[in-house]
Amino acid sequence: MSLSVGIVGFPNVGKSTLFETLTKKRVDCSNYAFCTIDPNVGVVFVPDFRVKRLADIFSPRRVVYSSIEFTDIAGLVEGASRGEGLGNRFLSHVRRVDAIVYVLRAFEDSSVISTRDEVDPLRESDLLDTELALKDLETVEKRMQKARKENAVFEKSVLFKAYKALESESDLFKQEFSEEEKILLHSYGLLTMKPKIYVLNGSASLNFSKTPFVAMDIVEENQSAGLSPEERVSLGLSEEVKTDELVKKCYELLDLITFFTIGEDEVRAWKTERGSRAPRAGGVIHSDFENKFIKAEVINWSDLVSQGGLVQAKKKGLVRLEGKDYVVQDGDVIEIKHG
Ligand SMILES: Nc1nc2c(ncn2[C@@H]2O[C@H](COP(=O)(O)OP(=O)(O)OP(=O)(O)O)[C@@H](O)[C@H]2O)c(=O)[nH]1
Ligand SMILES: [Mg+2]
Repeated sequence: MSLSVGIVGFPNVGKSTLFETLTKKRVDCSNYAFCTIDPNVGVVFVPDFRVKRLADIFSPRRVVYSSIEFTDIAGLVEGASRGEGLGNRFLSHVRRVDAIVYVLRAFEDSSVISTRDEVDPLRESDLLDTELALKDLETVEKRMQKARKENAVFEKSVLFKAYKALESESDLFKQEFSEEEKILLHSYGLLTMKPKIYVLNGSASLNFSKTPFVAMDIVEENQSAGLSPEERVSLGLSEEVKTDELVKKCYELLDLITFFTIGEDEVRAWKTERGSRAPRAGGVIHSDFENKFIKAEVINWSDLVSQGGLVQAKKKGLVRLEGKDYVVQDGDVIEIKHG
């Protein structure tokens, strides 16, 4: 299961610098608009202190963290939905991601070229919303024509609802849709259906009313990569690395939970959608574990750590046997029994 977050924003606002800081990959972050054209893709491990606590008990040969993918996308400008700038190319890249990070300029630095007249992250965010909504309107109109021809009744009614919402300049994400309607709308790859998080790039303390967001100085975070929490604090930075905070919030945004598998060979964190039942979680590990699922042995990670091992935990009766209807909880340590 690969889930990806797209980094979106105006040109030269720090998207590639953020991507570089997240993925530790080197990418071109030159000071000019449209420096990035083809998207950069990288895997980012999700920080999780529980993994280390479990690894301390099992001393495994390998420790694997859960991960999500980030895509650094070309900058967009007003009119992108009509093809301005790198318009359509940019938007087709947004179509492929599961969630969106808006990078908004919140720093004053005249040496860094800007395509906007003023520093106003809220306005920037609204303009980005408008471009995505306009593109969605176009998609919905095309789909409506097709649905009319085919006289697809359900599809027509859902599309009409989406059209009305987009016309009044509202994100589809904020609209009430049934599960069935959502599945249909997602199948069109609509941009405003995707959950969003905002990064305010800079130290300017500005009024920002949208949530969730993370405020950080991306260049500062880039330059302080690898420093210990103590070193960060001594430099006046937050104790927690800001990009770690962002990754964790993206994980929540995607509605993912973490479960663990343990052993001498490997301690590993896995992701699955919130609400997954045990066989589905098994399938994340191996497709056979889903098809041939029999039962799962489950214990909460902190119970396991406080007992100091599986044998002790079993003696205390803390390891439960769960069937195929069990809904996996964040922090579960699981062993799948399969046929
Ligand atoms: N002063 C300052 N400069 C920044 C900050 N963030 C990014 N920059 C500078 O802005 C320039 C562009 O950064 P990039 O990360 O390439 O921006 P981008 O959004 O990927 O740009 P495009 O790919 O052209 O859309 C670089 O010179 C960065 O050093 C910041 O927080 N403060
Ligand atoms: Mg770039």
